Amino acid sequence: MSQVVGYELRGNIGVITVDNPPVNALGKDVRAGLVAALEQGLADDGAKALVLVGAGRTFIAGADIREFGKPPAEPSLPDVITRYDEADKPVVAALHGTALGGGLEVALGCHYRVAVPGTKVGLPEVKLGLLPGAGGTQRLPRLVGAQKALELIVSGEFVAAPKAAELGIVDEVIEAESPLEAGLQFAEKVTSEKRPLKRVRDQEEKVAADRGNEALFDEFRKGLEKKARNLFSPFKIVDAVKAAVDLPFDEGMQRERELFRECLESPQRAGLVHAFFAERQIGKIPGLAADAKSREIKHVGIIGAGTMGGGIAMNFVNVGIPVTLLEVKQEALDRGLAVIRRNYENSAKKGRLTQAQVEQRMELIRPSLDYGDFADVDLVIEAVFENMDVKKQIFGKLDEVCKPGAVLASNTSTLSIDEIASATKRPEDVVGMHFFSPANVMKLLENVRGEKTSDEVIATVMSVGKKIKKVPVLVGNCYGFVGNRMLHKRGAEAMTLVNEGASPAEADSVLTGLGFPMGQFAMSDLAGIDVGYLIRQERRKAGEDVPASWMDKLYEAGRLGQKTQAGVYRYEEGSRKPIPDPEVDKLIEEFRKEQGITPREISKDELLERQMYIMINEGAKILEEGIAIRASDIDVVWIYGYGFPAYRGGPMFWADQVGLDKILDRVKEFHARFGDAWKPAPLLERLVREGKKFGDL
Ligand code: 3H9
Repeated sequence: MSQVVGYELRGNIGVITVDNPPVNALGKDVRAGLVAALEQGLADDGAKALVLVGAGRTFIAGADIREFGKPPAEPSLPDVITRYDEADKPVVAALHGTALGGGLEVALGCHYRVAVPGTKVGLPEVKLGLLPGAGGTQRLPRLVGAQKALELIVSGEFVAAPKAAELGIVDEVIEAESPLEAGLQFAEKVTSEKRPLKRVRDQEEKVAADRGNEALFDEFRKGLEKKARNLFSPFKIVDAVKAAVDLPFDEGMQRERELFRECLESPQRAGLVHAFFAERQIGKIPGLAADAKSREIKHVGIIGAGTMGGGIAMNFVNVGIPVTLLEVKQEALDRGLAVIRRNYENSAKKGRLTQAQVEQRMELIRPSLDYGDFADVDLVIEAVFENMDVKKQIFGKLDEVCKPGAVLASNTSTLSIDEIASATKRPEDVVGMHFFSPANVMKLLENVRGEKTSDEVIATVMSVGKKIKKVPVLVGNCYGFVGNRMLHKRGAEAMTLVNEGASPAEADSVLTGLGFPMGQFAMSDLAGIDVGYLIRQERRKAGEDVPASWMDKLYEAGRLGQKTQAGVYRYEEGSRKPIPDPEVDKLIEEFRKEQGITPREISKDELLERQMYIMINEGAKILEEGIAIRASDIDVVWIYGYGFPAYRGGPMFWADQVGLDKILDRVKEFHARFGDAWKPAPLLERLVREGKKFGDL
């Protein structure tokens, strides 16, 4: 008997149990076990009906994602499901936890589906660059119609049990002690009432109603052109659902299979599967003491009610954790609170919150002008402007007022956590929590480990990050940490490319071509031209060799970016669309003349290589210095913090696909041409020498 799928008789019902922790994924042993257990149940004269159930925390979360890209192993999932579909005894799938992807497809191949409250179902294959390849695109439209099926499969949305029952995806939601109990109850009913076998494949009514409705599919495709232009699988999903409507079931299944294979072989599938596992790696921190327990965070203090502090506060109150928000002046506090309220009111207008919820959240924010109010907070996050002296003063104060064991965090994006910690007598409690703007929206959280930060504090900020629904990545302490350190390299290179002859729009277009939502210069306009200018000025003051730049002239001309409707680009009233501006071309030309630069044409390849490879080279240095734990952590930082297209897997995964040898050759060439900024990372050289990739580390 299979280790992962069991069979037993309960009264007159045969029970098939999938037991493959953690999520009962449908690996080859489970698939074989499902067939064997079904055969046993069908041959068992004592069993009048069969119940299929998952052991542990969930029904079945889908195909085993680790098998994609490997040679297929028999039996295939569609074949397994056909066996269930064709069974001559009623089979009831009893769902709990999640029934996702192949898991829901198995359930759709059973004759009945029941769920306990709290269950979620969905076909999230699209998030992995796939489409449901075991009948999901053929059976779901037969239950919910083509339009709803398209919406659900293209979004990959999870549907809660009551809604699933309303849509007809499950037959009944049953309040029972366990999913098994729910399944047994329903199976008893089916047998005692002698209900006929109800096969989804035979339910023609909904698809017949959509037959010939070309407009439905054309409209849906048009919507995708806007929302998912660069993606491969959403368009294939439309083809597959259309096949469900146009073709007899078996031919539709055939078509789904072909389309599934196309997706399986696409580079986007490889990138998205990498991103899926990369995200699940971030919580694994080598060397962290096994007994490092996360401290309980029941009350948070935040210093600074500006854009950043306010956004950070919202994350906590959104999950019900009260925040004391501290400012130095009443006006600043009032302004900050008004912005938070406006954000919530906007969500209410869009129907995402009720007015009562807005009030509840506002009540969780306690405004304060007095550090004394931090006496019993469990975590403080300082979010004031980037000035070391100010931050040190604040941390000195926190050291005096906060209770022992409080976690003291700074939201600095560039400054040294160790130096900040030195202002306290408890550096082991000091850590960085670097949020990305807008902090209530962006998912990335770089948690910065100082030299003395304790394991317990690290465990705490990683777990609290998850609790507030961020993607927390642990990074080491250095200028700019992981994300901004790489970004600044790219920014400087982009500026140089324009010095040499490219237009800002040309430099940006290669990045949007790669799938970034915006290029370097559109991003500078969003962040504010003053931000980069002030950083360059600070570095000049500190004696660093930061060459003059045409971007300094933008600042001097008062072109501060989107906020003044003019920066590198110009912006029309109320629009965020960057429009190239001849004024800026003139300013760049002047700058080149002043510097004695004769502009040259720069190829698209060079524009892309210089902006991307400089980041990859820096990423390699970051890895070698241990600032990032693993290459895939850098990928997660870029996907969630800077909009790197997840379907390319992140910059380091992308580099592996391009070929590290090719990248190193160019890095060396640029080093010879442009000097030290391009010094090859020793790790990159070593990997090429050893014929390895970042993914092999
Ligand atoms: C599919 O079904 C294709 C078919 O249509 C056609 C086939 C022909 N496989 O996320 P968590 C692991 S495509 C293997 O931290 P949570 C995960 O790596 C699939 N492993 O927990 C982690 O391992 P570790 C369609 C999987 O509670 C552990 O389980 N299905 C799979 O936050 C816990 O995961 C999906 O896309 C898997 N399918 O969330 C569902 N799923 O501990 C993908 C999880 O070693 N999964 N693992 O790091 C999810 O969305 C979430 O994992 C889930 C649980 C909601 C289930």
